Amino acid sequence: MSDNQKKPTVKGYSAESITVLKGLEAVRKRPAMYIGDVGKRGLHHLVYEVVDNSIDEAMGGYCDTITVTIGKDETITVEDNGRGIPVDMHKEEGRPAVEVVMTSLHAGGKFDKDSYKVSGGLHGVGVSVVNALAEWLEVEVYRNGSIHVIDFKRGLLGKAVKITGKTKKRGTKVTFKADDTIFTHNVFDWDVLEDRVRELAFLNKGLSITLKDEREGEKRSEKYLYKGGLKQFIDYLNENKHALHPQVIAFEGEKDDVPIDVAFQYNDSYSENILSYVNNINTIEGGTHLSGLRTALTRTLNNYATRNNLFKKTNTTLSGDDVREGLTCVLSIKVAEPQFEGQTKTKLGNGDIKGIVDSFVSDQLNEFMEQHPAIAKRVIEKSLMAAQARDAARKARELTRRKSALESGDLPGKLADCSTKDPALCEIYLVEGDSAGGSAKQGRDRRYQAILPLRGKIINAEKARIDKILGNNEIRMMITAFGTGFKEDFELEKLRYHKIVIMTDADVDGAHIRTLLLTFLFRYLPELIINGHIFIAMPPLYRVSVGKKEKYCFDDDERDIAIKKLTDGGDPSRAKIQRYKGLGEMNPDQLWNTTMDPETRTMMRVNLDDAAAADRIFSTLMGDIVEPRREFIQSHAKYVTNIDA
Ligand code: 0RA
Repeated sequence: MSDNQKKPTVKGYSAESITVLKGLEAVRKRPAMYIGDVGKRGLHHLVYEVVDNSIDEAMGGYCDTITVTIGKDETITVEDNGRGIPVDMHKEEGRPAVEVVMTSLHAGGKFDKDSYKVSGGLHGVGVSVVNALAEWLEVEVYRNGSIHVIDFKRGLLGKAVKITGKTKKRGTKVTFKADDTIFTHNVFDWDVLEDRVRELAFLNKGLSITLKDEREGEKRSEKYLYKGGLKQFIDYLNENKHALHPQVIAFEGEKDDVPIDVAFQYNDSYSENILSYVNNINTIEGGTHLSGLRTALTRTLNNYATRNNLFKKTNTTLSGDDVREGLTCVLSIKVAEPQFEGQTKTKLGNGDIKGIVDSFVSDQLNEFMEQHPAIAKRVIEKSLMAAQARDAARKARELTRRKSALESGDLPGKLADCSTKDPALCEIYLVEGDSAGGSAKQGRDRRYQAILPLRGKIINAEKARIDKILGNNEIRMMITAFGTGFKEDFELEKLRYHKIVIMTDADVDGAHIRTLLLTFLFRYLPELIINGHIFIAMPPLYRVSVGKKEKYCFDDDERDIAIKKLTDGGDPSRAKIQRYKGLGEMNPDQLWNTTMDPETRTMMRVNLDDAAAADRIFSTLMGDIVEPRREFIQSHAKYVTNIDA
């Protein structure tokens, strides 16, 4: 970030516009407060923010087509066929409404009180934030037969709104270029935008969203339009799974003025995949709507099974985990004034919603089961099997507790713990293999870095039930070391290390172990990911040295640049190149310098930005249908080179 752009002068502005300037200046000063960060994530957030405005227009029923274009030179254009942002004079502000909308923080809501405003997480900060963070931004409004154009530079008015021609179109087109002096990453990623666009198209049935890329060598155009809405979303999520019943079950309606849309289907896997949305925002931390859905599901299935004598033993009850095993479900509701809470502001807090969703889903599900007894029976049978496994798991868990209590001070024997006890300062490295574990133990700063070497095979959490998973030694060690417990016993406050770092070799086996670890964490301890506690260490692939000068490099490009630099463009053969096949090849000092020293290391934080994509990736990579896995690996070949499928 830099401050080298000209600061606006206050002279000559009205009182209102001074507050506006102050507002947008605040955004430029602390962009991360408004969009999370100024890297890749924040950059893409700008696009979501603009698209959200068009989606609002679509949710109001005024627009059915949106086009998002990545232009040459990394510009973004979002066009919709809605009513068009009003261009007439804004009474209180004495400026055209479109200008007010683009320059006032949170101006959107002033106009349309009835629509479901997005305001969760980073959403809903307003299009003016995009304007403030754009090198330039231009709006074209098609309204009343005319084309109205206005533009801005870094949030400040450029050319005032004027009519430039006639049109039969209706709608709004916003084009902007993100400010290079603010963003550290300025290249848009088709796949990232595609995931969000596809998700929005599933959530808003019948809405057509086209994503276009006009960059040189990247030209393509894809239209997302799902007449089946959430039903098609479930088909998509379950594509690589074996469904237990062919048809997706879906209910859509309104209860106490809350529009509710839910669809689900069981598959023969052991994992639960429920995605919940409020006003099109993925509520990854859940909330009252999700609680209502879960309560309804558990109670309705238990009542049905009891009523129809499907329990062999009279005192059987199915737990929530039992009825959700193998469930893929999407819940999408609209709330007029959502309260978002939690670490990432993606947890719905409105108390009344729980009962509303519970009652709606109970009624609909009851009716469905009465009409489809064969499907109901299969689901109950699947849940009963899960209940049996849960019994076995409880025994395994009790065993874990007793066993760890016997060992020295609760902790696994192989753990080399750190001396500091404040979890906020502590890190634990999960290290593959004993030799790397040995180097890490010697190289670490033992005050706050703990090492847990993992040797045995880590079980594939995608293919095993909880009882098997808990029987796995490496997994038990991790859970004990983390201190949080898991599932219903999970307590984030008990986490013993705020950074959990996965450190594996930069080869095929390392990638495999990393995926196994992430699969386990994603399925059984997602809270650790959501709260930002999971990291991936980035050990270098090469050490390039000439005499005493050395440089560690993370890929081939970096290596080639380093060779040129260190040899001053002279004879490249003077450079000594060491390729690290495994962490174990590095001595403890090297491992510390390159990978573990907080001052110099590079680490990636794992996030759950896109839960739908994550679920598909894990079930594709780790599930048991082979063909999609091969396709996935081929289509993502540039990210997973050398993986032998
Ligand atoms: C306020 C009022 C009206 C439309 C909009 C905002 C609007 C904003 C955006 C942003 C992107 N696309 C948009 N489309 C519409 C409606 C005013 C009226 O005609 O009654």
